[in-house]
Amino acid sequence: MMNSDYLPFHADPSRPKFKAPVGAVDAHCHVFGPASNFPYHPKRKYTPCDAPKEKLFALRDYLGFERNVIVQASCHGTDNAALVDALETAGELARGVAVVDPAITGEELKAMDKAGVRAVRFNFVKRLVDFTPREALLAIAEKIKPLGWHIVVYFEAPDLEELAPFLSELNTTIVVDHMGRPDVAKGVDHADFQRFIDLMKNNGKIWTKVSCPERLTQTPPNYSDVVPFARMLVETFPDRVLWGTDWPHPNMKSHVPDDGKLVDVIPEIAPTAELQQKLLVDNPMRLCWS
Ligand code: 0GY
Repeated sequence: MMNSDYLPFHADPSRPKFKAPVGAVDAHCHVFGPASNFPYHPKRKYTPCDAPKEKLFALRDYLGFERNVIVQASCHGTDNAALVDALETAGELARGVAVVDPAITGEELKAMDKAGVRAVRFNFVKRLVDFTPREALLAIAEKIKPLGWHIVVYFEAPDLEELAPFLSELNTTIVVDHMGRPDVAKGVDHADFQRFIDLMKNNGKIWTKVSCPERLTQTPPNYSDVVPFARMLVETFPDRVLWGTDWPHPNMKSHVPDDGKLVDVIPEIAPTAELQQKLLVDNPMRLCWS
């Protein structure tokens, strides 16, 4: 049963005014269940509303996008069956980010690679997952090396200082979810966000998703307070940024985001056609399809 305070995704999003370039990729979204086919993990921290692949692919078309990068979410734990099923349906139109156990075998990884998985996700957000020892994560990083996969990391801004040495130790391409979750009330000049900018300046292997204004804003559903953060990243690192809807927006408390309105934030954070092309097409294609 879905948690009683869980907000389901928007039933009727607006059609965006912004027209995405041909081949645009929604590089952060999820599939949940349906629980009848793909049960949620016994150790999950929340039970979402089912958000099956058919709904995701219909939204992709409705928003004017062509492809998805589907990210395994914590409610499915290390059981990637719903993700793999969605990837097999989508074929060339989707790639995946899995969550795996350190005991995973090379054969299992190869099968996921064949289905379209191109990364693993390390989640450090305490409300979502139990702590995983660093040695276990390093073991996973070693196992995926032969496949050329990258690593997606999810953490909150105050945790970056402690995590930074570990991220360099991984010595591979890393994608940081949701801009490292800055506290937007502090402004772009605050030491926490500047630490994140410095991290990207000093390590050319670190990318980020300029996603999730709906989680970061203090003024929902107006996302203008988040725009300066995303725009600074897009303009400073135009070749290492990705964008995603974060559909179906698990664990939202303040409001249910309108996905069309989220798409309409794109021209504010990437104001030129050239930046939009990199953010929505060239960067995700280079990372996940080449
Ligand atoms: C997101 C954000 C969240 C959830 C997860 O794995 C997850 O369950 O990532 C969140 O609650 O902030 O990217 O979907």
